[in-house]
Amino acid sequence: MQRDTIVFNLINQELERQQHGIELIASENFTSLQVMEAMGTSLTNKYAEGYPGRRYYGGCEIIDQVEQLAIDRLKQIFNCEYANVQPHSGAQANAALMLGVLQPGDKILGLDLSMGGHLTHGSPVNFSGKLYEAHFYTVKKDTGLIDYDMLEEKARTVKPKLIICGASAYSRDIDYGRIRKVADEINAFVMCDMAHPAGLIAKGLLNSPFDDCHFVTSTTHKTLRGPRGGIILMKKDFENPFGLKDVKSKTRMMSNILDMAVFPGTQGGPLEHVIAAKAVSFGEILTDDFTAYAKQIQKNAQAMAKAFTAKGYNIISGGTDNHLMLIDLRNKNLTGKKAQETLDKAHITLNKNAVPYDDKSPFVTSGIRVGVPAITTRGMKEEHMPLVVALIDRVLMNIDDQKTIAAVSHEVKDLMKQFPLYPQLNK
Ligand code: DSN
Repeated sequence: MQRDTIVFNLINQELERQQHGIELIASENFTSLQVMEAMGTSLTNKYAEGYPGRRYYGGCEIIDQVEQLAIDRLKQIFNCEYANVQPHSGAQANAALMLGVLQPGDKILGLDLSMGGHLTHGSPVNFSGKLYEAHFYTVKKDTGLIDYDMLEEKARTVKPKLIICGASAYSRDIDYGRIRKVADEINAFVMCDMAHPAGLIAKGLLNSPFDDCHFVTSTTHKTLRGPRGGIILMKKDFENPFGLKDVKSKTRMMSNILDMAVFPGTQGGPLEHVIAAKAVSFGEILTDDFTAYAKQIQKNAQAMAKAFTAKGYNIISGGTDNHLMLIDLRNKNLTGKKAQETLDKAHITLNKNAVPYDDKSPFVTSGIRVGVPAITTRGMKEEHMPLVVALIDRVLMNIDDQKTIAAVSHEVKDLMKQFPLYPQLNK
């Protein structure tokens, strides 16, 4: 077969884009080469519907070992009784979790998307807002912190069956204990979607959701630095206290309900090449090197927040506990859209983001979200953060000056040569 040069040329261009730029999208990261290598293997050819030891296809004896290894390593990382490594993404993990735990029409309570929440936490344009009756809590206008009083009040009046915590654009730690307390009052389940800070939680650098939340979901490609994918975890398995009319008694344990909600509930054949890559990345997370990496993320985020603040940028909540920050650009007379598009031209990649109580549409926004996991993987340390902020500031303060943007883009490329990414892959 002829090599598809069209596609491989594009893949090479994307590699170069990643190598040249300063990557600040808070949800992105760079996997190790061995994680990528595992994905491009013969495992992509195998159907393995079911779970290790109970598959619907023959020839799964090797695949079973791969998937079991991923499960065991993941359980070890988070000290959990249950792990499902099959969800294709974080959204799929959340869809399966809700299918397992809820009935259509049940009430859910999550952080409003416009306040830093996530589409799958009840947005009306998502399955979670279409299938379930979604209610929301917000952050406080003056502090940018989760309004726990409001969360409690809503929980008591709405009586949701599931309270969702976790966020996509929230820079502070979460009080899971407080959420569990009100959930217990109203007999609700609590799930945490820890997709963003999971790598920091894995190393004990942030509060752990595992004691207080019945269920924890995550992606694997953000701070966990694995392949794109999702996972579902439970610290302790338990019998579904609400009972389910349509399942046999032996499936009343939550572990069985969740397994069935992933397959056959929401997915078909698992992506075993990705599960192999998950296993490799979970092995990496168990090392001391990853502990050092997670600590460096936190140091870099704090150094970056300090540098932005020193230049007069308004960080929502005044700083960060985790790997990201949300910046309100209104005092700089800029929109998120204009900032993102102009920074792109200088090879600095981040995303526009609504800020709490934003007066602009989600396509324009008043803010940007900035995260450090990817540049930390490239080897940047606290001392490099003021330099990154200075480059961003030069672009934003000269937003229509093409000369400055071109000059910064050259400086960005030169800077990133000092932090090589996948040099082995260059042809
Ligand atoms: N798209 C992810 C993020 O950027 O946070 C969430 O799914």
